[in-house]
Amino acid sequence: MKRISDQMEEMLNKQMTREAYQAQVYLSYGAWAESHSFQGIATFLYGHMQEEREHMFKILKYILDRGGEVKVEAIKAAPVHPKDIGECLNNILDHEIQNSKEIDKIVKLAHEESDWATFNFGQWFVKEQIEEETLINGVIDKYNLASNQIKDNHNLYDLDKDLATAPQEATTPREETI
Ligand code: OFO
Repeated sequence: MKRISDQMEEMLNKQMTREAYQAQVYLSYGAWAESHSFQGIATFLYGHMQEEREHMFKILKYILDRGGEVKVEAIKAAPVHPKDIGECLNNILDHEIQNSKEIDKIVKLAHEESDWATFNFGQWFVKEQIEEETLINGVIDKYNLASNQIKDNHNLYDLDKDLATAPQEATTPREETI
């Protein structure tokens, strides 16, 4: 039996495609970074591409679990290549913020419909988006430090090495301990 509304089903399907698009953004930017010999940054971006694909699949499974119909639709093309690492990272943050807003709309609809199952499901994504925005903000801070301090590319080289092994998750405030 279908346990989500038609409107929710449509929103979840659109979000599933949006997560696939997010993966394409990371894939495209990863390829761009690799083509500019930023192998560490590319590894970080490819790693995150995988995370976005997992998000897509998580939504697919949820739609099915709630008796809905999955509609796999066309993914729009990834954006044009950035001009440098700074633009790459800032664009990624913009994409993440936009995605957070879309998740908020799902949670808002779930609340309006008293669909507590989807409300609960949506909370996982709310937390995930906080983590992702924190993660990318942190990388941007490192980039700004690296690019402000030295005029040559030495610090960017260190940043690139650093990101090769950087975690794909950030700690959210509620998980912080002192
Ligand atoms: Fe799917 O987490 Fe980023 O967008």
